[in-house]
Amino acid sequence: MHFDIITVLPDLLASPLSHSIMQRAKDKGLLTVEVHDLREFGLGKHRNVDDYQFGGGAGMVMRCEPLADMIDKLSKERTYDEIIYLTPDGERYTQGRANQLSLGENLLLICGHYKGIDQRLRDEYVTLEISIGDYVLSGGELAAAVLVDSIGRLLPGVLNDETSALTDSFQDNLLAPPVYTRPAEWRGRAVPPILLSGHTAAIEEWREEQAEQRTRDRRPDLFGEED
Ligand code: 6GU
Repeated sequence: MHFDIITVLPDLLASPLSHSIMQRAKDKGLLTVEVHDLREFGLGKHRNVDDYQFGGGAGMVMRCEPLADMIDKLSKERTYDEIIYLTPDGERYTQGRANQLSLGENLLLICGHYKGIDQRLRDEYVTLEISIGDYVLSGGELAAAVLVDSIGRLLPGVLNDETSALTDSFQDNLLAPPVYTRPAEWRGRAVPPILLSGHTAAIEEWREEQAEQRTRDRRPDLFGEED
């Protein structure tokens, strides 16, 4: 799978995408990520990418030409499954969306800044608008890193058995059950005896119950939801 990411802050994306799992995916050739500096197509001596908004109001807007030039260039090299704009007014991101996007070949991610990008770019190019939650980030870069990580780890061969994506919280709209490791007792706190019983079927049943209980207590909204 290949990601192209357009940003005015390429440095912000280097480090989050170089940690162990993402790096392993890249080393195995399962995942490629190219970060493109929008300023390459900035206008004039100062390589301008934004301007004041029509109608007045605080905050700059990313203008059409630099982004359009970059998207046009990249679109000649690849056919995108989706052109995604990261924005707080987009569709809320879910595991179901991550699963669906992980089936694609090429994704283009556009990181907004300031007040965002000119609406005409969204109308012209963008096929999917995503928000990663109900809070505001200063730009789309961290959200783009969230997408690359959450999609990248679903690609076949990226995770080993221990970190299998199938048992994650949210994979079946359930939170994960509690987990324990040695020692069996610590500061007077014992590990639930069932986990030491060696009774695989009973352990599996216990985990399911715990996952359901946790979901009911913490995220009742997840119950009965479909992907
Ligand atoms: Cl995708 N972008 C920004 N700037 N803020 C956000 C977001 C995205 N998702 C949640 N907050």
